[in-house]
Amino acid sequence: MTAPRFVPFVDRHLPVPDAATAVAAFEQALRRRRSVRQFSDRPVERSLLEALVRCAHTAPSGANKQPWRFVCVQDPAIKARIRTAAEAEEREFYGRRANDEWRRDLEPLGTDEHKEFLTVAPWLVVVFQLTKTDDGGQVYYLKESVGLACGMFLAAAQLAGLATLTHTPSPMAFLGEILGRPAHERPFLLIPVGYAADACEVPVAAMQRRPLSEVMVVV
Ligand code: IYR
Repeated sequence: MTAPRFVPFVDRHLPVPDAATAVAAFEQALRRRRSVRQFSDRPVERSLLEALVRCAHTAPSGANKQPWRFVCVQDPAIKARIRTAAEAEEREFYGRRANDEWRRDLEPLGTDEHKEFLTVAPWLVVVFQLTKTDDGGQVYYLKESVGLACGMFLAAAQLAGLATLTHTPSPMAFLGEILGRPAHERPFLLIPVGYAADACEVPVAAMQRRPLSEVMVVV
């Protein structure tokens, strides 16, 4: 056993003169985030993608295992393979797998099996959860950890003026195969990143948020 080492938490001295204003500005930015399905092919610099991944990589994780991998795809040939495979799964989903309630729930969003954004967006960020560390060690609270990292990624993209989509083709095993990922990496989320197309439209139904009184309970 090695004794835990500690250092002073210097950030506690950081003054936030107007916390409410700072948070309100952040909220306004987050409120403008939409799930975008029509992307422009306008390029996004690799360095900006790296900044987003660095933000995601600040997330807390079980025992600080950082059980995530962000595979950032820009190669058009790989994007095309991903699109072909995703559309095959989605055809199956919309044609057969989805039950009636699921279909009804998706209707207002206007989604279907066509996933043009997978070849148009300049980047497809495929997030993998590591079921083991790279040296075979255990990981903890895997979904929680990777979910938190993805949330931070989306928030960072929003602050950068970038459009994203949290896409979950299901099943997603094809992503590991196409990207040649090792067996201990399991696909978690596919996030197209870029700029919204000029003519991009977003569904009204996804704009509504339930009132705070329904989602926050103070006791
Ligand atoms: N994965 C499918 C279906 C889908 C499911 C949910 I839940 C959504 O919020 C949106 C879509 C697709 O991407 O079309």
